[in-house]
Amino acid sequence: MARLNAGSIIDYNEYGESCGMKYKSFILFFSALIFLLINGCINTERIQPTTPSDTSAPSHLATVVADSIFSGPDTYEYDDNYYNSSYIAVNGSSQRHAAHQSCDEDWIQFYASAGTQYTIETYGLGYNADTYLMLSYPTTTIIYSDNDGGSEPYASKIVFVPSTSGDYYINAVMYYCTSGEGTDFYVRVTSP
Ligand SMILES: [Ca+2]
Ligand SMILES: [Ca+2]
Repeated sequence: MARLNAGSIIDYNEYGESCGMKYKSFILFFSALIFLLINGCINTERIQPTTPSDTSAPSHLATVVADSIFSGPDTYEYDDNYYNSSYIAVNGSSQRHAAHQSCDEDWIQFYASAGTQYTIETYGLGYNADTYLMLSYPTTTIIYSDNDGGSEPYASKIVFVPSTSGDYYINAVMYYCTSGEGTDFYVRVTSP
């Protein structure tokens, strides 16, 4: 083995490769191996707690949620006055309500522009529903109401053209204050 002289950096063997480099390569190899093992473990720990890819309710549960309107407050409760009213888009989007208690009031608001015609109506009534619609402005002053003018028995419908732009309030109730199962109904607001 050659002596390490002043000025030389390292001692080469006959294959032209230094022992130092072998050790370095060895250390680098195991460092990389340890790194990969640790990284793999960390990744595994991160992957294990992930949530299921599909968190939406199974179809049969969705049906149960939709039908739960029969046995309790609908999803827009508690909307028993104008200042707790839910907002409805003027594009035919429906809201499904029900009377979970006697004389339940369901308040809904929408923005109306002066000179534009709007139609508010109930449809898809449950077997025990008889809706009565009231339209109020600016808050609780009733300007229109209807009992059975809708397109199906006991459904309600109001067609109006406001002279003033602003927020208008719908109050949907059961005509005879019935409540509970079968009092569900849909309401929508459209404008031509
Ligand atoms: Ca309700
Ligand atoms: Ca009615």
